[in-house]
Amino acid sequence: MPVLPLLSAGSTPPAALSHTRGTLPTGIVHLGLGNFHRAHQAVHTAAALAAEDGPWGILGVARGSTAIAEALREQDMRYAVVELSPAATKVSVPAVHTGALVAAHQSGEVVRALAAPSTRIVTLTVTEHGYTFDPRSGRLDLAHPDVAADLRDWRHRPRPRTTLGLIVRGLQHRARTHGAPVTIMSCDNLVHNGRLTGRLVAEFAAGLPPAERDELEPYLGTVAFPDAMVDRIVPATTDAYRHAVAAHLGVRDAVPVPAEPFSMWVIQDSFAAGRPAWDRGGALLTDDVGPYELLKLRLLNGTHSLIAYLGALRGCDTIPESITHEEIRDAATRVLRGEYLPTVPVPADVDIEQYVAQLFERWSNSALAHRTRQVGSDGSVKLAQRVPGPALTHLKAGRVPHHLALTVAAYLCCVAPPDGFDPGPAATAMTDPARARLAPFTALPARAFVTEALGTGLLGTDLAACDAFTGRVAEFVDLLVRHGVAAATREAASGEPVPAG
Ligand code: CS2
Repeated sequence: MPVLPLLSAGSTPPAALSHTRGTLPTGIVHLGLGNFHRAHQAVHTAAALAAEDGPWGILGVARGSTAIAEALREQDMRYAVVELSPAATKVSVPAVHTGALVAAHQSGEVVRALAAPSTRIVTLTVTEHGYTFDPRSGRLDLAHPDVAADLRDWRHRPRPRTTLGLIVRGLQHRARTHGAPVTIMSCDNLVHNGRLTGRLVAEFAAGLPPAERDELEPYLGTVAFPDAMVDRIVPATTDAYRHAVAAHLGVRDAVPVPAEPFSMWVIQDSFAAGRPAWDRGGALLTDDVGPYELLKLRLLNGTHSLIAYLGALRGCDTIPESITHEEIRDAATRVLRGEYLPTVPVPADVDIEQYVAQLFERWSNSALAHRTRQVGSDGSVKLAQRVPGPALTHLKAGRVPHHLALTVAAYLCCVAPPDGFDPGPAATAMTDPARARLAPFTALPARAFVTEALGTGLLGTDLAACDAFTGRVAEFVDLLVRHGVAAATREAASGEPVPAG
């Protein structure tokens, strides 16, 4: 077989290019050069540029890994998005990145880019725990070693380790030099992600030496932090996707990104220094992102977590495989319709029946190997965004949300398996910063185990204090360990509503 040319500016088949604008000036600095950003924001930005030209090239910043940045540089910043469904495969090249940096090794350059007057928007996909906040309190985690180190050495070490530190350094330079306005937009799955980011930046800035804090404060007031709801299922890259690029485009791409056909982006239209025509690139620009965000975080992400943990415990490697099991599909339907949906104000333009049907179709996309270990990882930060709000709504109304309790139980069985219980390879492969914190409790009987685990503040203090909920979680832990997924889901489905009292 002939060796295929490497994907580059010269070898990209013109028909695969998402836009035909010439060299783009950099107007956006993006922190978090992972797959999600490259299959979501980059694709919408390319579509926006196809509709309307503008200075909106993206400088991508990876946190620590050099692999993607190096591969992209070798490929003239090009990569392919492989859109997969059982019906079709579509391969396109967004071509919106103008450069790639690695924050861990090039933080000085990152700060310079954040400070450049030509940078008008800074976007973030740094995952839930990249915000270094304490999910229990929602506040900046001053005890986080990197936050503490950044603030302690602020004057002497100009190279921050945290995302917030980098941003604040960049803003400080802007304030001191030109004062040009800028927007910082979170694209992570966090409730009110813009508002949260703005508050965390302010809390970080409040920890600076007083003179620097006072100098920065007025500028900080001019920075926009819009909320944004992002939605696209994007698995990790494997060789299967590299082969798909070779087959479709006749080039070698070391870093293609797989994605489902569906993509949704709802953005609060509040920008300090302009934006790409994202409204012409498939995004919805609105005043109030809140209802879309809750709909997505609860119906999609919340249900996704339950599917991932039950699937992993049942030995499934992928989400589409998990959802083929009747009891998992049934539990997903019940948590979604019975426990998440009643807590969500459905936006007027969303046809909820169609939205729900589409969710099941998306989870069933067998052309996409979205792994249970990927969705199940970092559950301690993810579940805090998904479960406590709706669970407390039900408990306050006197109902025990059995399937939310089952979600928490299945999570605990995966990442803090009770002694002697083997949760299987997918669960064992899940990464989570809370693993070490939960490990000391795994020898306890179910009830004490759950009390101690939730007592760490994992899902906030209100839920931990609710015996009706923690008791139900303990019953499900016991059932999952002794009798397996089918027995636990049967119990959740038939569970007499337990008075929350
Ligand atoms: C998933 C999300 O990993 C997870 O927790 O629920 O990554 C999900 O695939 C995306 O939010 C879809 O937009």
